[in-house]
Amino acid sequence: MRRLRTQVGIVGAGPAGLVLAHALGRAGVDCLVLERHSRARVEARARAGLLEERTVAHLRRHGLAGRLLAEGTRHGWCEFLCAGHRLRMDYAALGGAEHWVYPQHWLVRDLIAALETAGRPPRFGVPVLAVEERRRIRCDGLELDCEYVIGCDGARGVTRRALPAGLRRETTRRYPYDWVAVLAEVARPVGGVLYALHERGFAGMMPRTPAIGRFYLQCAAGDTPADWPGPRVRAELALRLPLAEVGLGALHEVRILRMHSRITRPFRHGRLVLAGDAAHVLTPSGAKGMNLAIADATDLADSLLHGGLDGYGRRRLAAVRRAQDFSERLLRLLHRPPDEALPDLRLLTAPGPHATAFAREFTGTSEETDDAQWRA
Ligand code: RFL
Repeated sequence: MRRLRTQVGIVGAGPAGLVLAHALGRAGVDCLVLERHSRARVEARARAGLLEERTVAHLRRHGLAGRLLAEGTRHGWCEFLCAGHRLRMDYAALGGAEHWVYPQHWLVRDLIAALETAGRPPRFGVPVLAVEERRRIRCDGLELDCEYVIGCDGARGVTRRALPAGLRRETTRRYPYDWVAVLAEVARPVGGVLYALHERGFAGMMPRTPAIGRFYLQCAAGDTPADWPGPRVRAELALRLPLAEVGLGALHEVRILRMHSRITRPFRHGRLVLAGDAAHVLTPSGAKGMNLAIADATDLADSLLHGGLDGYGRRRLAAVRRAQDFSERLLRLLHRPPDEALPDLRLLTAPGPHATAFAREFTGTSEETDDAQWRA
């Protein structure tokens, strides 16, 4: 058994763990990232793609936004397709901000490269088996003693189980449907976020790269990929979305997202701290997961470097609850029968207090929930 020591042991090389490692390492803190998968696998995982302005500001502050600023695109509108109507909302103009579009796995690649350049690459292919006494990370053949253990190991990680059973509280919500998540080639880039309310179920179309789009289809809870062969996916997308606008090409990935959310508390117990999806899993409806993960990491880095960890859990839980509340209301709206939802969508997309509240929540420019909440 090899034994190593570090000041901060970080489990997981996703956006949360990588941003944290970079911010701490730059400030001279000794830290080590342990990741269970290979580098190739981590760098190929296409997931999120919408970054809020404040997330980009965090990345910029830590010198991590170079390629994103050069190659990312920006957009500031979304459209609701409902009962034969197209209701456009220019949320950037309505008091929000633009989103940056930059695929998560490109960002992960940039973050790993930055750590490598700094001489502190993550260790790949090292699954963490357990965290003991909140300060020892145990792997096969390796023990890492740490002053702090930071669990950034995502929705299926092990670190949250190191919270004492009597203390750990989990709030979970399972939705009565799932989503088919598709990555596919497009002949013309998806220009903005499109939400389609359809009698066959919700469908969504989101930008990723000029040549790739992200598509979502509501399906029955418990469906498996075998229920959604390529021809069925294509047929269903064509029924629910205006595909001619983008020219759908080859499907690259079809997977089922189990639609659920989970918040695990406390985010911190002594020197064990959780960040990102390890602490909170939201549905992708509001595009909040990666943004929250990066905000957790930067708050945590600032706390460890300057003020101490008091307040980290309180601040982040408040932010997570706001994001969850937004995602939840949006999800409810998107799964209503189109005829029933149309009046509320008209209200939401007409300039006024509802539209402004939505715009600010969607883009993270409102720290407090606005008084004039939009209805769903
Ligand atoms: P990650 O990215 O899941 O990284 C966790 C890392 O921990 C590793 N790991 C372990 N390593 C060592 N030992 C163990 N025992 C380990 N267990 C796990 C994992 O291999 C992994 O590398 O978590 P992080 O850093 O908290 O980042 C969270 C985001 O990845 C997540 O919130 C988003 O991807 C969610 N999400 C979206 N978020 C958005 O902000 N906007 C979006 O549009 C959006 N779309 C999505 C999404 C997530 C999706 N999936 C598949 C979950 C679309 C999809 C399809």
